[in-house]
Amino acid sequence: MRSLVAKLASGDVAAAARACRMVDDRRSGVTELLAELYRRGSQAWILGITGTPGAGKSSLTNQMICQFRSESLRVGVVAVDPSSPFSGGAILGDRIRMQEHFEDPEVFIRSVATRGAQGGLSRTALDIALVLGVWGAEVVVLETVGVGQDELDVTRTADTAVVVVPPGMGDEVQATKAGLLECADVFALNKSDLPGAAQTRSQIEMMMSLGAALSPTLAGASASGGSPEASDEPWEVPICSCVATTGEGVGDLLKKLREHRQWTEHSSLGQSTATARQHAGWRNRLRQELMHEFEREHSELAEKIASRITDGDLDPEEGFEQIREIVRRRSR
Ligand SMILES: Nc1nc2c(ncn2[C@@H]2O[C@H](COP(=O)(O)OP(=O)(O)OP(=O)(O)O)[C@@H](O)[C@H]2O)c(=O)[nH]1
Ligand SMILES: [Mg+2]
Repeated sequence: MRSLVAKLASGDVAAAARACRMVDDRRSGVTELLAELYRRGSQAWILGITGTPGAGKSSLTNQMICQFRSESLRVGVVAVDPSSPFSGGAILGDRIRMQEHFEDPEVFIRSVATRGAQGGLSRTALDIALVLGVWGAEVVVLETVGVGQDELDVTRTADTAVVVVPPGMGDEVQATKAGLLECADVFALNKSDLPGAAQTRSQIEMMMSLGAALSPTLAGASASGGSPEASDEPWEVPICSCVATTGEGVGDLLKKLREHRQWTEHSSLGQSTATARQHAGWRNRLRQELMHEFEREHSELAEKIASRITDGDLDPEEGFEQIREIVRRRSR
């Protein structure tokens, strides 16, 4: 194990691939591996990129990689999305577009299947981000499609999250996407070359001001965004227009993302926000872990109880109590 981690930390790509496979499959030894990785620690900036299907997440990820590589930064990408061009050729054309990065030894791209992630999606994604951090990635991009609780949970644990919104989200922006909007540290109003961008900007601004009234984490949207100098000001979520296919506006977007990082690292409000996020992330992973254990240990019994409930033999409360009793007995 030590030798694997030592190799990984020296930047060995094969070791990174092996460690990722161990994490993916939850193979024996994974707990020791992770303990060793945590001991070493990762300095990587975890950048979450999320948004509705087809919003331009992969194109934007591609632009980000180009930008980071032009600064000679080592980059990890975790693509949590079965249709992502990064994750195994679902879209062959896009995969060919990404080829330059696949061949770059300073870029490590790993996909996580939405289904069948052994330890839970967010857990696997974050553990792989840790592997890539120890491998030496200075930035790890987590690309997820912003539908489904699991995917949102992944994004919530990123250090900085950008939500990609295309024009014409219209009424869709409403309640169903509220979870997605809440994740945003920065909005990327992508496909700004298409009509309707200005209208979508106003819709996001409106959603943000409504959200701010309901939740202190939504501090409001502005075109200018937060300033790193105003150290104890709340973060104002900026909306950055961009065109991911050409790269237009991506530089400004990245500047805002970096300002957010500065804010979380250097202002006390930013630090406490980041800490709260880490706590929530760990608790979420704990919940997932317990759920998986429950599924492993008790799923047959739960199924039987569910049948008895639908047959009218048992009421749901009694069903819960039976399971609770078993869990209580086990933990004694
Ligand atoms: N006009 C225009 N098209 C764009 C822009 N960004 C992406 N696209 C196109 O939108 C389509 C989807 O882009 P992707 O980057 O694959 O989007 P995605 O969000 O990763 O998609 P999924 O992973 O399938 O959810 C592709 O045909 C892109 O070429 C943009 O800024 N302007
Ligand atoms: Mg994609």
